[in-house]
Amino acid sequence: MDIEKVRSRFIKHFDGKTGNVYMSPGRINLIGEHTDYNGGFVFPGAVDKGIMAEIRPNDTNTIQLYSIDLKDRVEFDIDDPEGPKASWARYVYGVAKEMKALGVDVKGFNAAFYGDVPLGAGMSSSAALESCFAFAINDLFGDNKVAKWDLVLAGQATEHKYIGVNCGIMDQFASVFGQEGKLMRLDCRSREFAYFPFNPEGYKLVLINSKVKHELAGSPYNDRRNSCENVVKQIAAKHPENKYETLRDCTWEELEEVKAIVGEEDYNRAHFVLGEKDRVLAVCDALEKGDYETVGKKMFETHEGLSKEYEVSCEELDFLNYIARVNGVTGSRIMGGGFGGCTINLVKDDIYNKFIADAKVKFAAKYGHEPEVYPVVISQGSHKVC
Ligand code: GAF
Repeated sequence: MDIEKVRSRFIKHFDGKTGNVYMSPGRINLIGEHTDYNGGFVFPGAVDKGIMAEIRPNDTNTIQLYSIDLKDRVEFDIDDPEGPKASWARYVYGVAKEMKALGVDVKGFNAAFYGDVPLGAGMSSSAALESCFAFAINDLFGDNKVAKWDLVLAGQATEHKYIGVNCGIMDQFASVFGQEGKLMRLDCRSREFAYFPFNPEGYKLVLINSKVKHELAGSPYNDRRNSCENVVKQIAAKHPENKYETLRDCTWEELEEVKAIVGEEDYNRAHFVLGEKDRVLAVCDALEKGDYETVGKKMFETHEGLSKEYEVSCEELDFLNYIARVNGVTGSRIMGGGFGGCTINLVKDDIYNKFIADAKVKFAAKYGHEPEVYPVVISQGSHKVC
């Protein structure tokens, strides 16, 4: 990312002084989609694209923000009960509130920021924004005393309370805890995690962005979560002797028992989640053995499930998945919440160029625009740049 881009705008739009610069990344996820809020496992890593912000306390109670990408300026009082209207500024407002609730004496500041993580591409640009400000506020006003996990939870609470997306913890976790060259297997229930060095010899990991925009707040993301919770509720009602918190606690047999009660749609959604929960663990085993064929096979299975059972795909993403399949790509699937955005593809080096060229030509011929291609660089999580 470009420090000069942030610095020049910060100086121009505020009082000419410089501040501290922070960066938080977006994320990829190898496998484990919609499992985080179901108490399951995910397998993300941070990428080399994200949000960069320059910030300086201003000795008032006013937060003054300048979005370089939107060329928009917003300011609000830190104790304003309503907060700003502009949705991009509400992320910062929510994070400031949550950091205050964690005991940090947050004061006013000036901030300019920009992002190079594509918006609405399923690479978690919003978690990058939240993590960047949570990390910076902790550094500037909290002596870095707030634990990393609390920064993750502050970002998630911002989504829930100030944006209206009832997301899990995967995106903020990856943005805060990411390490260069390593994926992370996270147990979203216990919050235990392990770093996995990821450097598949002879393969490349690449994102292909359909440029179909998803908007989680306006999308049926929360509706998917409600379906999962409904299935858990029905299973719990049938088995009062057991404790069920999330779909993680439910078995295939128990799901079959409530099929008629919950209806086809909720059944299909829960069916996908139970399968996905197993796939993440299978992929971890396969990775430990260097068995990339199995990793890829599971990725294709996830795509099928996300498309047909969870119903979070779209025509364009199914087409990109099809192109990957016919080109002999090892694994390909929708990445992130769905409803648009990217596919993530595990591709053998020797077919990489042909696959990318074919995807561009065929996609453009069908949809009138070329998809964007981002080779994945697994990078460091949130940090202070200078
Ligand atoms: C979005 C959410 F923010 C995550 O918490 C996760 O549920 C993901 O969709 C799907 O795996 O990115």
